[in-house]
This record gives sequence, C-alpha cells and structure tokens, in this order.
Amino acid sequence: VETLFQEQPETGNQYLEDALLRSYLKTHLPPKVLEEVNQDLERFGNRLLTKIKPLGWECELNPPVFRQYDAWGQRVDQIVTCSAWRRMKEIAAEEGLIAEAYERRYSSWSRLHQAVKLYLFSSFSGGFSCPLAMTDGAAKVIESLGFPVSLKSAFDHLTSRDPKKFWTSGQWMTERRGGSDVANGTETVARKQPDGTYRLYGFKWFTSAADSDVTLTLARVADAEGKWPQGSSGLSLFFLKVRDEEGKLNSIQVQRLKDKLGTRQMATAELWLDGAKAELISAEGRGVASISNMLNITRIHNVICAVASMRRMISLSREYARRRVAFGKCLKDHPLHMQTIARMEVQTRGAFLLFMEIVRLLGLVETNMASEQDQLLLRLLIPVAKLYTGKQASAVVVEAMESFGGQGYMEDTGLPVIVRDTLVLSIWEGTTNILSLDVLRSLTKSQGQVMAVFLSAVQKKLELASSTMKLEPAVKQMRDAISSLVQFTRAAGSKGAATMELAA
Ligand code: MFK
Ligand code: FAD
Repeated sequence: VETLFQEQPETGNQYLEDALLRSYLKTHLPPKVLEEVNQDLERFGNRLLTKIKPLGWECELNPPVFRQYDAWGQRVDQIVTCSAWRRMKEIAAEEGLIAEAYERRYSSWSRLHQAVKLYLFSSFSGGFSCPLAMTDGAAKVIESLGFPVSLKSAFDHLTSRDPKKFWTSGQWMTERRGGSDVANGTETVARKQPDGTYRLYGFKWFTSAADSDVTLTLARVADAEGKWPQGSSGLSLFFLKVRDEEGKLNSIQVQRLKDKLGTRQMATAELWLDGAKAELISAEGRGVASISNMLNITRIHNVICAVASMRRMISLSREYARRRVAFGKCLKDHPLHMQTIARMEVQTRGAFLLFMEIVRLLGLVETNMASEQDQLLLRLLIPVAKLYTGKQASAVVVEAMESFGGQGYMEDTGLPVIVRDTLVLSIWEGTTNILSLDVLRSLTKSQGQVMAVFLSAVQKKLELASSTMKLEPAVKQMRDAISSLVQFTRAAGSKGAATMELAA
C-alpha cells in the first residue's frame, strides 16, 4: 500500500494536541479560571475541527465577488460574500471572540483567554481573523476614548455575543500616496455639516473586509482659515457606518476589489468616499495618536496569526512525517528531516511564548494591574513581536511547505493557501522597517526607559534559568553585557533622539 499512496496528514483537536499551550495555561492560570477556560477550549477545539474548518475551506473556494451594476443598469456596488463567510461572523459572535476580552470575567486573564481562542481559530477561519482584528481594534479605540455616549451603541455591537447584533469594523488608513507615511499621504478631507457631523471626501486605497458594518478612518479637518492642515497634526479620526439602515452605501463608491496573492477569502476594496457621513471621534489633529490604540491591537492579532500559521504547518508536517515513507522508512526516522522540523518547532515555541507574554501584559494593563514597567515593556514588545514573527512565519511556512515535498506545492492540499496568507503578515499593519522605526519611537518617547525595562526583565529571566540549569558562565557574560547596555541606553536617553538611534 505504501508504494501506491501518500496519505493526507490529519490532525485532531488542535487545543488538545498543543502541549505547549496547555502547559502554559496550566502553569499560569489560577485553578478556577483554568478549569473553565480548559473546558471552553476543548469544546471550541472540537467545533473548529468538525464545523469551522470546512467553512474556512468553503471561504477559500468561494471568494467574494464585486457586482457593480444590477441587471437594469443601476449602480449597486455590491460585495457578494459566500454563506460560509457570513456564518463565520455568527460563530465569532457566539464564541465571544471579541466579547471575551471586554467582559473581563476572568479579570486580567480574559484577554489571554480571548487571544488563545483567536489563535486556535486563525488557521480555520477562512480569513475571518482579519475583520476580527480590526473589530477588536475599534472596540479598543472606543474604550480608550472613555466610551463617548455617541459610540456606546457601536461598542455594544462590536463586543456582542448575539450574532444578529454583532458588527465588524474596518480600518481605512492607507491611501494612494502613503500606507506607511499615512501622516503625509492622506488626502481625504472632512467637511463639517451644520448638524456637527462631517462629510468625508477622498480615496481609500486598501480597505480589507470591506463588507464590514462600520469603520475607523483618518481625514483632514479645515483650520480656521479654511485650509487643510498637512502632516500628522492635520489628521483627525472618524467613525462611520458603511451602509444605512436599508443597506445602501453611505455615499461610498467601490472602485474595485484588489486582485491579491493571498487572503483571497476576504474582500479588500478601493473606495471613493464621496461625502460619506462620519463622526469626528478624536480631538482635531490627534488622529494618528488615537488610531495607534487600534494599531497596537491589530498588530497583536498579526502576531497571533503568525504563530498560528507556523503551528498549523508544523502540526501537519509532523503528522506527515509519521506516515510518509522514503528510502524504506518513515520521514520521522530520518534524523536530517527531523532536525529541520525541530528547528521550526523551536522557533514556533519561542514565538508562542512571546505572544503569551504580550497578551498577559495587555490583560494586566486593561485591568489596571500593570506596573509602569509592564506598560513600557508592552509598548516595546508589540512592534518587536509584530515585525519579528511576521518575517519568521514567512520563512517557517515556506520551509514547512518543503517538508511535504512536491505535495506542499499542490493547490488542493490547502498548504499553498497557508503560505500565501502568511506572506502578507510582514506587509500590512506596518512593514518590518516601519515597525523598526516604531521601536525607535518607543525608545525616544520613553527616554530609553523601555530598553532598560526590557533588559532588566531579560536579566531576571536569565537568573531564574541559571538557578535551575547550569548556565553560570553564560549568565555572567549576559549580565555584564546587559548592565552596560542599560547604562548606555540611559545615557543616550538623556541626550536625545540621534544618540537613541545609535543605542537602538
Ligand atoms: C490578521 C491580523 C491582522 C489583520 C489585518 C487587517 C487588514 C490590514 C489592515 C492594515 O494594514 S491597516 C493599515 C496599517 N497601517 C499602518 O500600520 C501604518 C504604518 N505606519 C506607521 O505605523 C507610522 O509609524 C505612523 C503612521 C504611525 C506614523 O505617523 P506619524 O504621525 O508620522 O508619527 P508620529 O508623529 O511619530 O506620531 C504621532 C503620534 O502617534 C505620537 O503621539 P504624541 O503626539 O502623543 O507624541 C506617537 O507617539 C503616536 N504613535 C505612533 N505610533 C504609535 C503611537 N503611539 C503608540 N503606539 C504606536 N505604535
Ligand atoms: P510604502 O509605504 O510605499 O512602502 C514601500 C516600502 O518602503 C516598504 O518596504 C517600506 O518598508 C519602505 N519604507 C517606507 N517608508 C520607509 C522609511 N521611512 N524607512 C524605511 N523604509 C521605508 N491598509 C489599510 O489601511 N486598511 C486595510 O484594510 C488594508 N488591508 C490590506 C490588505 C492587504 C492584503 C494588503 C497587502 C495591504 C493592506 N493595507 C491596508 C495596506 C497596508 O497597510 C500597506 O500596504 C502597508 O502599510 C505599506 O504601505 P504602502 O503599501 O503604501 O507601502
């Protein structure tokens, strides 16, 4: 039989099969929380396997289509999504994939619980992780603005567990002249109306999950002389509903859907805003600072998806190695092949623990339990983790594809889908170099404190490790290096940004 077929790798409940995840939860969660979370994740793992996974594949096979005109020549600009995609939205609500983080029934651990569910969901979501990331980001912005009365209802929709009530949000930042340089590239203007609302005019060049209910976007508000202020301080943040009660677009025209390498399950559109009714939700000129609260959440989601893609490919690869025979024995019995898989496994475990640390810190910040050090560490780790895991995942999934030989390259195995969808993780939500500059921004803004906090956290972990393992010489070397780095960044911090760049 073995000469005839190569068997399809099959995996089971991805929660039960993830030993590292389970041992992390066991060692970190309080017993009562662990009991409930464990039950929920086991149940969710089964639902993913039996119901959600086939839906995700359906989304891949039935990507959204754009219908610009109806049969009678009327412009309708309809983005037609498949029923599986719409079902994903209902499931996301039922599972509380956003709600969990804001209800906080497990205090600081609720964020981690939500993040783990998103992590398990990611590889089977048929691209629905994308709107969920932006929805979480929008809820976070509303929370960080102190729940303005006008946004209370939107917050309830974004964090609802009721599929009929649940809304998703977009994040329309990128314009033709600038996706990285949003501050100078944004041409969209906001004209104030007598009733205090605004009308937006401009062109948004990338808008993902364009079937979303609401969105956050940036535009320029005219100054007292009627001029449009340029640069970052000319940008303000707006909230808008994409369609009205009858489903008609809010003075928005869909130019076309993007023809993408991956993430084909979800619609990324080019949109003309031709007087879209919107509400100003930040102070004038504070658009970038306000939307940063969204960016920091969506960048964490990016980390979640990066780690999930690596985990998924390796799980399949390990499973395949148990079945596929070459040169008279299973791949798992070829040391060289196993070394390749082991290297990927180590990278994925490291990335997983970094992801856990970030959501643990976020949970503390959100429940006012974080120290100043925790807050600084979180500010630093988000761009570092986004840029690092984005690049790392792209490399790991390509390596993992090779571990299936020629089958890895075959479209109907589903493996190329994972590869394509992973490659975007280093581009959207800020490219690698833009995030490197964000690391520098966090250094400069904190006068070097973020680095001092980071290095002393590393030192503590090393000391902990050296008490259980024989690492004294290495630890001593690292300790010396760390204390001179701490001194250097402190000194650089007091001398300003240019020296800080050197320190970074
Ligand atoms: C599946 C998971 C992912 C789902 C993906 C969904 C689909 C994809 C969606 C997208 O791709 S959305 C578009 C993402 N776009 C970006 O990520 C933009 C990349 N560019 C940057 O990040 C630039 O660094 C940035 C636009 C933020 C630079 O803007 P500025 O205005 O030139 O920066 P400036 O003047 O340094 O900062 C303005 C303020 O924002 C400052 O606050 P203050 O005025 O109070 O000092 C900064 O401290 C603050 N700020 C900027 N970045 C921050 C931040 N604060 C906290 N965290 C940050 N990361
Ligand atoms: P550019 O800014 O032109 O960058 C080009 C290159 O120059 C990059 O390598 C970049 O790293 C480098 N670069 C630029 N500035 C610097 C600098 N100062 N120093 C060093 N290097 C620099 N955007 C949204 O707002 N909403 C969405 O929903 C959305 N969905 C997307 C979906 C997909 C599938 C993709 C691919 C993109 C999406 N984007 C979305 C856009 C995405 O966020 C941008 O493409 C990204 O931020 C990069 O911007 P850009 O394309 O303008 O590239």
